[in-house]
Amino acid sequence: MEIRNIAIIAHVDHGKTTLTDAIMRQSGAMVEGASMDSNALERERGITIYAKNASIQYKDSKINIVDTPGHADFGSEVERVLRSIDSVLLVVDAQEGPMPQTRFVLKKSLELGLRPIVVVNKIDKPAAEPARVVDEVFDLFVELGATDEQTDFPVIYCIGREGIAKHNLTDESKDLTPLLDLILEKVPHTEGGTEKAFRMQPFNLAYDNFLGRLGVGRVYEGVLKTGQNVVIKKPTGESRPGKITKIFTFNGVVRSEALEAVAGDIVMVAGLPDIYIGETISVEAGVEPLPAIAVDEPTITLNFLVNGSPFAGREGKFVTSRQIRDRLMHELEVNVGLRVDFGSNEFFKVSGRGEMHISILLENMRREGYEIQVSQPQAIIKDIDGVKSEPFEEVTIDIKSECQGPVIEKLSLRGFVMSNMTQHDNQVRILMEGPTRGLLGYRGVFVIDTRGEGILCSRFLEFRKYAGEIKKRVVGSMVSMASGKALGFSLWNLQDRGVLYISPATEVYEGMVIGNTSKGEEMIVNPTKGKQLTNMRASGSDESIDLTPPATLSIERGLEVMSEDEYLEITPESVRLRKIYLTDVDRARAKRK
Ligand SMILES: Nc1nc2c(ncn2[C@@H]2O[C@H](COP(=O)(O)OP(=O)(O)OP(=O)(O)O)[C@@H](O)[C@H]2O)c(=O)[nH]1
Ligand SMILES: [Mg+2]
Repeated sequence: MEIRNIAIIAHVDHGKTTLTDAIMRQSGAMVEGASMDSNALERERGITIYAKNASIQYKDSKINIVDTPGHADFGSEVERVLRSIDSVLLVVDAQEGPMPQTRFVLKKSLELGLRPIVVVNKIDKPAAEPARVVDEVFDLFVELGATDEQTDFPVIYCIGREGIAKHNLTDESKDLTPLLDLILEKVPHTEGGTEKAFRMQPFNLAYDNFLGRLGVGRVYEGVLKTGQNVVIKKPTGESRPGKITKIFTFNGVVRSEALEAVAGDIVMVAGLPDIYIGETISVEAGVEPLPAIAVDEPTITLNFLVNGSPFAGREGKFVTSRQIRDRLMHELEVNVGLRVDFGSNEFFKVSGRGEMHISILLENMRREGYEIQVSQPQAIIKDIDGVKSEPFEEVTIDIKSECQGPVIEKLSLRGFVMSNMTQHDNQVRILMEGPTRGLLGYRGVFVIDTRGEGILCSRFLEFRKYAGEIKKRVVGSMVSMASGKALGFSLWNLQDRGVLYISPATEVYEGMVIGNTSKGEEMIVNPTKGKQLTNMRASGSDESIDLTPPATLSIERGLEVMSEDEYLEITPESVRLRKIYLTDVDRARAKRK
């Protein structure tokens, strides 16, 4: 049977997973209602977090499909996948057109010599302009230096949500057959190679409770059998022996055990507890290792600590340093972009690819029953060839023209410089570049300044020379001076002074941050104070109080609004912000030091 390997790539939300689901459903590999976004967090957030493999049988072919995440924090994962496939479906929203992550994934595909198939998706949207989008995609190909062959890309129009694909907008179609036929026509099938010496290179890792670490990768050449002894080579040439205990291939959306892995297929192998991305698995010692696969460096870092709050241990099952350490060790088995420094006795220094990358780990941990507290995320600053350097990002902002003033002004203060600006009617698209440090904590400000209507995407560029001091307006915290239950009456008094994170009857402790202050300075308050009772009853006036609903903290929002002298406390039920030093006296003492 012929094998074809494709990845589905796009900007976030352009419809990769919906399209993959439709392909799987129509080929009978997936039941109605199921989705490739199978993880609970993915379903809840409606985004893909992990790249996933699946396959279908179509006519005489096996098509391996990798659905990739679109969020920029997971960009390096997409890059690794691209090394192992034969072509990509570049999905582009028929209204939004190419977006920053479209550019990133297309650039990587073109560099690898792939010939993308362009899928103009969501043509059912009322504001869709497929013709304009095709032109924009063409311009992007040219701008990114595509070869003539690559620029001569096939285009297909889709409504992924309805499972429809067509060659021309006017065609009648009721399923995805035109897309699948196009894949058979345009994607080269993997060429023989079974007679050569076996070589495979993992681009992803997986974990199984019984089998341990698994390597997911493409078999470049040869055949591998279960039970076979192998040689694992690092890209540097260093080698060590191993033994394959199990082989899985992808069959629909499930993995199925196989006796052998053949050239061209994407498989998963067990038995190599220390296998890592980019290593070459072979059966003969003399085989050349495949070129290295780069794993991107982390850009932000923060400390994970044992929960030290007065409410510690109330809600979580796993609270000790030992348990947190084991959990982080386990995470390192599969979370490729993550780094953990276990060197300190007081905290674990965790580094990742962005706030989203870290907050997903924290969200998973709390769901599993962990309690933890973390420090404020910081951009990683390091010395590169004697130059103090920090990560830089490019932001793409789509907003109404009238909002551009405050947005440009605040980002400029945070070290960002405009690189491009285009206007479409009442909408502007602004491109700016600046340090990651300046972007930390900015998203909430952006939402307010654009009244929730703006779109901001960022992507990592590179480490550049340290940008010097930047001016962020720090929000002040409203700190509780007492422990007990918050009362509606006192919250009602406080709500004019800023934004509250808690509602009446929430339990608070001394040093807990219960809201932020609009003036920007710190405020010590007592949310547990009740109304003075008197003998007199005012008629009507104090019967009911009008409370604004609180701005409850999520992990992501917490990480964003917290200050340097605070910890975010995360438990299975609550996300609380607190001062590192809980009492006024301790804070004053710490400040003097
Ligand atoms: N109108 C319309 N909406 C669609 C279509 N396909 C997908 N959507 C919607 O677009 C949104 C995003 O779809 P997803 O398939 O999750 O997008 P994705 O590219 O996988 O997103 P990430 O994996 O997070 O990058 C969902 O709300 C879908 O319902 C379509 O053909 N037409
Ligand atoms: Mg998706």
